[in-house]
Amino acid sequence: MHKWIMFVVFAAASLLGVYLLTTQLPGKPVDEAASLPPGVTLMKVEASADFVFDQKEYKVKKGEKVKLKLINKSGVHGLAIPELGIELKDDKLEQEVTFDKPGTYEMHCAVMCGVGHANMKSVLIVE
Ligand SMILES: [Cu+2]
Repeated sequence: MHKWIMFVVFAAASLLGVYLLTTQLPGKPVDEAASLPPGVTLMKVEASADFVFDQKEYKVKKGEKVKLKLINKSGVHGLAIPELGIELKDDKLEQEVTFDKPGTYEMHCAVMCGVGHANMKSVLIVE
């Protein structure tokens, strides 16, 4: 007799289910580079427990605005580029920098992280 009511209730429940499924799904991972202000490039430096940065050389272009970011994949490290007065460590692991002088700059770990600390070096090349 009240079949149509059952149908309406069922349809409403289904719609609600679909609605919840589509809205409650976890969001996509945020693309960090996309959240940067225009004109700023992201330069990620990853430090790991083997006392190395993920690259031997990092390259940036002269005049480029760069968000320098240190990621400690394991261990606690820092990043220093003494000639440019840059030091990232502790709570401060990122900084926006504009490199105006071409050259090759030594970068090294800024936190005494263990036996390999002294060899934890890479270079930054400003082209
Ligand atoms: Cu270190």
